[in-house]
Amino acid sequence: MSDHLTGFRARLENGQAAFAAWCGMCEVHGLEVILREGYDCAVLDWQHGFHDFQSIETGIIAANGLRKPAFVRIGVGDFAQGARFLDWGAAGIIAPMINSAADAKAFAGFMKYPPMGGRSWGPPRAAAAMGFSNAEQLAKGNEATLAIAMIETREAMAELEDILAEPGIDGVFVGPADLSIALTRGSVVDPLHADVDAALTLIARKARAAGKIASAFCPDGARGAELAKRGYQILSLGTDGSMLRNAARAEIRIARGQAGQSDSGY
Ligand code: 3PY
Ligand code: MG
Repeated sequence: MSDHLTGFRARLENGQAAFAAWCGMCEVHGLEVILREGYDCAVLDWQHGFHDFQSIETGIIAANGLRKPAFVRIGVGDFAQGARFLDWGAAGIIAPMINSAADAKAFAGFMKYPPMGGRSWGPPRAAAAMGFSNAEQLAKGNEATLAIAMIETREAMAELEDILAEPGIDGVFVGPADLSIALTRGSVVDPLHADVDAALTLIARKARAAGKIASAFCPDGARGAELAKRGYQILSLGTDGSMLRNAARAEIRIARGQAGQSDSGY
């Protein structure tokens, strides 16, 4: 397996967190800038980001070129598309709204070669990205690529143990915004809500008991550190959009403040 993927997996196996450059913008240069700041992997957000197929492909190539694994968060139920992204060299797929053991089995079926699943064979880019021959791709491809199920509903919480028990599921990824909406029955969206926090503790415990990876979306570095200490392993630290907004806001405030100017108002 390619050195960067081996290193990434060793990090997870040692129980360390991997901090992800979460990329919703379709401009690959932004992803490169963030990854070069020492992030451990990339997540390209197909579900809610602004990507097209070209930017997903370019993002995977750019991340692998920088020796960082690339994950793609697919749309709800886009399992066939996820399998294509694996063929393009993604190190794993994050699937939203996996709400039942049946959803988990269907997702894993697209991610894993037989006999574990029914992934169709189309490996030229994937094998090269993994550093595998075709024979190694078949023998080791399932282990080398992660199928990660998003937990973000009451239904998913109720079936969590069965979702985690699906052999083709390597881990779970908590979507705290959707989970807050679900747990408060649609009354608030608050990723830091106390009920979400309690669910995060439970999910980490159950994932650990099942020998699977617990991971989560985090809005910033402080939350990333906090969840890393609680056993979470693949963690966003905001998004490319939020980081750009925060940096842009800080600089304009400095400039206006030091120049003694008010906002232009147009
Ligand atoms: C959520 O918080 O619901 C997410 O899906 C994070 O992107
Ligand atoms: Mg979500």
